[in-house]
Amino acid sequence: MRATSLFGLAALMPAALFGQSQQERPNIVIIEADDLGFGDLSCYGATALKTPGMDRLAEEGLRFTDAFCTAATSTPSRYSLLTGKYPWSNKDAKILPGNAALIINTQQITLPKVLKQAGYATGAVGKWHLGLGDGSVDWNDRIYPGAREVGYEYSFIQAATNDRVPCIFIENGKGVNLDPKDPIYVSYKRNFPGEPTGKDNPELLRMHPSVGHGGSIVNGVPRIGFQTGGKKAQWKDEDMAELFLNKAKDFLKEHKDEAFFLYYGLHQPHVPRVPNERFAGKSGMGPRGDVILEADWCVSEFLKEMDRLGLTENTLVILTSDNGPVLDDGYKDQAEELIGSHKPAGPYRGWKTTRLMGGTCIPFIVRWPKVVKPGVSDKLVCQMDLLASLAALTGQSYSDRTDSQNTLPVFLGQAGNGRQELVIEGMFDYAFRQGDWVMLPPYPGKNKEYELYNIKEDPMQQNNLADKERKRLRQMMMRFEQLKRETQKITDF
Ligand SMILES: [Ca+2]
Repeated sequence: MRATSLFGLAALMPAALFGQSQQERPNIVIIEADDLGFGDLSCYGATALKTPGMDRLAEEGLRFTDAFCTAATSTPSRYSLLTGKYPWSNKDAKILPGNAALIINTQQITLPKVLKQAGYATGAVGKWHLGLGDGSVDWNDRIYPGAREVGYEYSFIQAATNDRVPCIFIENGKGVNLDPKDPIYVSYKRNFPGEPTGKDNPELLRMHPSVGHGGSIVNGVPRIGFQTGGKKAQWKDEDMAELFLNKAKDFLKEHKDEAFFLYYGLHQPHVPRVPNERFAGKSGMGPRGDVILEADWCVSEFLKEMDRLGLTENTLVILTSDNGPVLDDGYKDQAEELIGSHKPAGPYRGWKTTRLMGGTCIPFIVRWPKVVKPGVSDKLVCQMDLLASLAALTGQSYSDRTDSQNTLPVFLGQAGNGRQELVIEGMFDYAFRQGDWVMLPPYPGKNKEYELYNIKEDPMQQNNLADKERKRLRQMMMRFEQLKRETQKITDF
């Protein structure tokens, strides 16, 4: 009798079976900013911007100085974080329009599915940009497959980015505040009759495009793509930060008495940069700096809510960004003119979209007061490895083949050396990192020959050592080709 009940108990608590005891199993929160650079946080060396909210995590946690996403743009980067796979294994893992189909196979293992399997309540708030539906979504009806089908039991998201239609929020697969008498329609091919656009109606704009963004005008800001109807549901950019924050806080409140996993996707500092009036003009660096201060405030308020709910001690919080920074990203918002001495990519060369270090070396902080000692780690880590690592932490296994490595001891600051190698995806090219070395294979119109940099000695990637290090180069070329086969590369660049 006793044996039977023990067996039943173990079946209900797989974490107890596989190592970590129930008490050691933390709640998990990933706060992922959008286009926030390695050098944008004061805890990473910024002096022109002060980010006390994010700095608090660094003071109380482990700050990584050699952490990477897999790609220099949102969609492929987020794809890896969620699925533990290199984005080059999915030809659709490229910057998506707002009406793109979900690019994650709903049968595939994902980070939220792993944690759901471990008994966690799972939720996603904020930026999404992984596609929704099957490619022909009626935005007025239930939108699926989406967040729920990849493992988030609760979701309050934007379909893509703040500069792409549809400019509405979607909660649990339903458009928020949609009036059935005023249905919303979305197109990325043509405008709807009678609707003004950024291209044709500049007199209606309060923020002007520098490139692209000639589509529908929502809240005085021109977007990519066209929408009509759904007026009551249209978002107000100024209120977005607080709305996402409140939804994230509500999730904490609702699930404080059980194990939970929350993905909190900050929409800043992606364009259009429209801060709440409390932050407008506060950075002295224009809207880009202002929305970073706003994002930092969101982090600060979120952490205070965790304090208030008694969740701080046993919650593993990860703060990171989906790719490197960018200044002019399609709107005239003075990001370049007002940057001054601030270096958004820190010591690195390259930006969002590039395969250089600045495109994918991102801020990454782990705080779990109960287990992780505060400090700094220079180990090479990657967001893609969170899937296998958090599966290990929660005693889960899965049968899908992924590229995710279990580097849990490194994430927790305990032991190990982190990753030995990593493929880095630019917008249409790749780089290959091995130890302190980065190889840039040739691409038409970019570089004719292989380039090789020692990024420890040469973070700006200016001193090409390909000729001097021929043996190393050959070995890396061969390993890179091998990795393409091993990890099922199917992209055609
Ligand atoms: Ca991004």
